[in-house]
Amino acid sequence: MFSHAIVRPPAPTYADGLTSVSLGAPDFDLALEQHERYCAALERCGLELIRLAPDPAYPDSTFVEDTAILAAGGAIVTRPGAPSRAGEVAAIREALARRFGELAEIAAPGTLDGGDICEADGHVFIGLSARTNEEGARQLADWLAARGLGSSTVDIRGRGDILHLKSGIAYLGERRLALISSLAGHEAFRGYEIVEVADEESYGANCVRVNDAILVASGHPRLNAALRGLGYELIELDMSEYRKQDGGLSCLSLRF
Ligand code: CIR
Repeated sequence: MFSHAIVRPPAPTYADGLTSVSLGAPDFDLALEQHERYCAALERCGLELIRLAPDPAYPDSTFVEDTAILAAGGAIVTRPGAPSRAGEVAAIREALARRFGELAEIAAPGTLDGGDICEADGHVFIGLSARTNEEGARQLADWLAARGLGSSTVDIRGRGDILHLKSGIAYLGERRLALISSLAGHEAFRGYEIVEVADEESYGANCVRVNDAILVASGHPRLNAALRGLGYELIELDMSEYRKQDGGLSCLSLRF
């Protein structure tokens, strides 16, 4: 069960952030509204929020998930793969140090984005991507192993369809994974029950189980019906202004 989440609203420079999609410029006011609704959904799931101040120096800093990994009661600060995002970790380091004490950190030449990390009840999938390199993955695997967590890598480099591993996968609990169709047959996920996400709904794969509910992006009727059919309570959120910047539901919070 999660009890807390760190969140950070977008800053007025939000539209200057990185993106690989051509969905138009995000509407800042709407992004703020969507963020508030996202925060309200986390609170509805019972989480206490730690709200960091927006930082206009870092347009992508609302995507806090990329800056740290919280697992097995500990925290490790990442070294984000995009140079423009490197400075985002300072505020996260400060916030986490207050709660977790001494923090581990991914060190150069390692790079790692939290969006590439998917924990599935004691096992952690680490995506090798344009942002997370082998050295970063190795450092994280060592840190996890020291805390009793196994891990394996999933190479998504050169695919072009997803930025991070978690753009295409979510752990739903009960040994169940939501997976985009191109990852559904991947051997790394053998042994799990797979909820396959249709190509036209692939953005929906980045959903987030938070205690008894799953946060899902609206506009994915087939996936969301399948999840309801499995008995999950869903909280649907409009993510339009985050999708424009390659962000999904998981990126907007660090849950612990
Ligand atoms: C970036 O390119 O870094 C941001 N515009 C989006 C980051 C999304 N984060 C995530 O999926 N964990």
